[in-house]
Amino acid sequence: MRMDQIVDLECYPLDRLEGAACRDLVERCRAELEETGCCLLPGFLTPEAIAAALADADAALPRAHQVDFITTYDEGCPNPHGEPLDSLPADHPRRHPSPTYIRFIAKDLIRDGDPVKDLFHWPNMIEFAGGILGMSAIYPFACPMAGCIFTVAEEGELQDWHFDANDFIVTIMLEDAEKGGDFEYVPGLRTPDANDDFEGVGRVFDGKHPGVIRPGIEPGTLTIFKGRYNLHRASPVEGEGRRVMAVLSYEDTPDRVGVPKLQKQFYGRTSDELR
Ligand SMILES: O=C(O)CCC(=O)C(=O)O
Ligand SMILES: [Fe+2]
Repeated sequence: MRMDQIVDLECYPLDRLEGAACRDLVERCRAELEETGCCLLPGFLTPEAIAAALADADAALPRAHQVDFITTYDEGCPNPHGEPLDSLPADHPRRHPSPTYIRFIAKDLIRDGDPVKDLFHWPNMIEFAGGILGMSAIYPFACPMAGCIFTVAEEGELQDWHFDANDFIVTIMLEDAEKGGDFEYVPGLRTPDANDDFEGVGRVFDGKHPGVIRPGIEPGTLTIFKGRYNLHRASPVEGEGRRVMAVLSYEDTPDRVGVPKLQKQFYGRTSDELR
């Protein structure tokens, strides 16, 4: 598909990055990201591109990896001020189980020519996202499995509370569950130079934190989210519906490669076992 068939370029003129409209858009998004940790671009992907990407997800789904593990909220990105887990009481928030039970479709399983995969590599998309993040350059994560993936969740599947090990992710909702499957986040519980706000984290786990933000993301919405300091999750899907999300990873250097242990955890194989 051509880029004007993939992205709503009327609303989001990424084909004219230097034009006033796109510069304004980047500034608006940058302000939103700075203020809230999250920036939403509804209707970014066209209905035709959504349909094509969902067909590609369905074609790859039989080979998806069923991720099924339980960690703690900070295991993937440890709190640098934390004590050893086994020195903490059993009911401490840092020991609270955080399950990831969801299917991951690796990039190498997604058809070449898939609209989301093409968007991931489009130089204008990369420059646009970098501009919103205020970074001089970003690069598509070169991991052949992890750079651009789809996650698929049906009833009971989720990616529970965690911090990310990278500064930001770009997601595109392709199909939203009727009930549950919400993207939720809570700002303010972690800063670079202090211990986590454990009382606040505990209230999130108890479902009693008043500051949970649930942006209400429709299919076609592109989201840029800063996950290193904002606790977040994809909540369990309830009932019949299905949630399909594209997750695009960019890095601040072109030469970062996948870590075999993480590849095994999320894709069930390493870069030596491409399909
Ligand atoms: O699926 C989502 O909405 C969030 C995904 C996420 O948290 C991640 O990929 O780290
Ligand atoms: Fe995350």
